[in-house]
Amino acid sequence: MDLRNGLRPLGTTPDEFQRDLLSNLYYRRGTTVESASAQDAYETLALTVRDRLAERRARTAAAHYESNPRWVYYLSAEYLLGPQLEQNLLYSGTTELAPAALKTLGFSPEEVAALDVEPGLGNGGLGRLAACLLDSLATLDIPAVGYGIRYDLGIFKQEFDNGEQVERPDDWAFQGDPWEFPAPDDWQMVGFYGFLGPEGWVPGEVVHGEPSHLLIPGYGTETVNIVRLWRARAARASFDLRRFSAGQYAEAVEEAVRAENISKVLYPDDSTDMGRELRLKQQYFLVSCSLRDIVRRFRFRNADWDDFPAKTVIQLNDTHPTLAIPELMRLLVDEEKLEWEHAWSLVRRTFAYTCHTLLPEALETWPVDMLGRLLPRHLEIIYLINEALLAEVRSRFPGDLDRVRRMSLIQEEPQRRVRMANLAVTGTFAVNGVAELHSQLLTSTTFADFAALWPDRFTNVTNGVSPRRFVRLANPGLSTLITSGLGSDAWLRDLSLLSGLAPLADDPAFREQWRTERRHAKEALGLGDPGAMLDVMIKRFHEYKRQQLKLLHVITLYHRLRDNPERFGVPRTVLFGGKAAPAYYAAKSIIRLINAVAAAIEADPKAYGLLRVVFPPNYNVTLAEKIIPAADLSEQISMAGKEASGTGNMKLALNGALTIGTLDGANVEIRDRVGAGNFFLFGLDTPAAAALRASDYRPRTYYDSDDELRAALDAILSGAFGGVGQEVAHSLLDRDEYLTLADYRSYVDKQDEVAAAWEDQEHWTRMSILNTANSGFFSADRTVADYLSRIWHASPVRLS
Ligand code: F58
Repeated sequence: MDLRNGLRPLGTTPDEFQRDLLSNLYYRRGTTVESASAQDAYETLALTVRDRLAERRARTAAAHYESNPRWVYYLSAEYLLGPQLEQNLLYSGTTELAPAALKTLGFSPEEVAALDVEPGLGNGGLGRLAACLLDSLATLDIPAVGYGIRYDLGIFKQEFDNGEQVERPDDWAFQGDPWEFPAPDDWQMVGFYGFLGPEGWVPGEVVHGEPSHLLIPGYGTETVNIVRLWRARAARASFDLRRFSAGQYAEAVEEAVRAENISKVLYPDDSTDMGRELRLKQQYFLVSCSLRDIVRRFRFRNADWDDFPAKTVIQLNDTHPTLAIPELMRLLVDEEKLEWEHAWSLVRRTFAYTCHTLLPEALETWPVDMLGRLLPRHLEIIYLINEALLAEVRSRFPGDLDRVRRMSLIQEEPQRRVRMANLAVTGTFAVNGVAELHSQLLTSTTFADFAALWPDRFTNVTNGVSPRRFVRLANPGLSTLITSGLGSDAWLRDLSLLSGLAPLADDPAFREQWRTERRHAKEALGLGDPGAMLDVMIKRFHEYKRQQLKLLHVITLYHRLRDNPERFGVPRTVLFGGKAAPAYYAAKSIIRLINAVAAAIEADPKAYGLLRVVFPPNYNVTLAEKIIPAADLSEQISMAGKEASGTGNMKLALNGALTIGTLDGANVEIRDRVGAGNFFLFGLDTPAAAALRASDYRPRTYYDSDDELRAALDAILSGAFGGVGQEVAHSLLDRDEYLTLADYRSYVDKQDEVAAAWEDQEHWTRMSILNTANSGFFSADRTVADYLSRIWHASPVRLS
């Protein structure tokens, strides 16, 4: 079938590309070469590239329709997609064509790339994982759609004011987004509030969900999938002309504003009831629009509900989309008139759930009152699911009332709340953790009761990252070297091929080239002396991740150099990057203290050339892509048993950074693969940390018995860093929830080994190459392959 209906095909030569660019500038952007601005050039280039992907998208959609396959639907509150231009140039094979074409408009590629704003639709690891999985799904030709929310404002922009984090709105789409395709015809209606009448639920408020999508191309294949993002809009008649005419301008648009607030901002402040309710509304908005869209798509080619699970798998990215379970029950029972048991059997065979945490406080619960007011029918359905669950528990474990209480979907004390994770486990056929250790801990702790009831439901899928974005695009120099070392660039689609680099670790000439490329990456980052070790800790701020431990090490290094500058040893630049949740005061105190310590060291001439601390604000994907290639040392120092997986650890190891880390999350698997001799392990392991926590842990005993630790904490307490951060020191001395002081000595001693290893650059380079060579497992392509064989059981559909 000629999907272009006689339109000319888009060309692949430089001339054709340039002609299309000029045509887009003139006809779609409505301007001319003579008056084009940099923004015109950027948007026009984006359109020219997007057109090439759109062509592939049309063919993908037709092939998918034709084969009526099993679809993978990924539901996620966030997608941290990163900048789009360079990736889309690479994936559309136009990277080489763009510079010359832009030149005719009078702009350099760098100028234009700088205008490519990353969509701030995500927050941290969970959102970035979602983006990497979509990339790999397309690369593996799996029919898949990601569903999310098109927030107007993404995660905040971080600035520092006097060292303190301030949050500015991230209006990433203020100028519009040239990558976005609106699809207003596919709008959905979503109800909230109201009451349960004799005919069922009568919502009290109705909001429109309007979708748009972004193209998700596969690498080295023709497939282009989409991520479909919903935006909330008021119903058309919501504008109150009567009030407007009476001068009541705010009131006239009140309803519209209320509706649009649903997709206004990612993770609205949840310190008030209103904020919490808005988050719950967002969750239901995403779920309701997406499920109706999924059903609409199912119906294109299918008529029988019994085929639904065979054609559909819906992956819940953490608990945020868990309302999809009662929502599908509602659609099937109330709207499609299926029997409850029949509907439940379909639901239970359709959904799967990924858990991303080990922190008990991160397991979402919603007040029964709030949920019942916002979604009365869903609460009723949750109660019915709960009745069946508890009946099963009672019959399997007679008399075990405590177990019934623990497993109930409803927490009773101190307030009645719905436990979303329990609901997610109950309504799905597969539950996975995101690293081996994490999945083990889920079945032995968080979900132990459920694992006893349904052992086969639990599995592991270790996370992975996109080698295209985080090696090829982020680190072009090293990528070229890898390709020449391996004799082909096939590693970009099969990352296990990196193992072919291992023998080259023994080749002095290759090691020299490796060092040269890594040095170039450091120079490109531009943080001064590229000879200094670049020691990086880039991740969200959380006490369990222990940025405070790294900071105590920095203060210790500073004290050593002040006391004895000649014996200091290896020059280091310590780089921190990351945001703290706006209401997380302890994490914000740590940020402020880091900036204060950085300033004190910067102001001390003794430290010059030996120790620097830098903290570029607003760590995001764009910045990560610059920092990761330049990093020598990767800090993965969470308290064991707390980090579900980590993915920054994988990105850094793949780019040849060595890790200093605890046996936590995926560090365990990284160490197994790169070899214990190429990984700096320290600290308590999970059982030892848990035992110490359960005992009468007294952080002060470590303070009392370790001179360097005491000096570091005393410096903070005495106000040596501008009087800032005393509360950080107090919290460590009084509580130290994450065993920072207990791990301090082991960490600092291991850092001394790191410094000694750095002195032997040949050996360090060898270890660096072996880290890259042995990290091929951590490709998101492998992760998706594991999801496919363990959970999704979907097959590729290739374009002919
Ligand atoms: C992260 N979770 C895990 N949550 O912490 C990390 O270990 C893992 O590698 C990653 O998921 C991918 O599996 C995470 O990013 C969030 O951002 C939550 C979002 C909702 C609010 C609370 C944090």
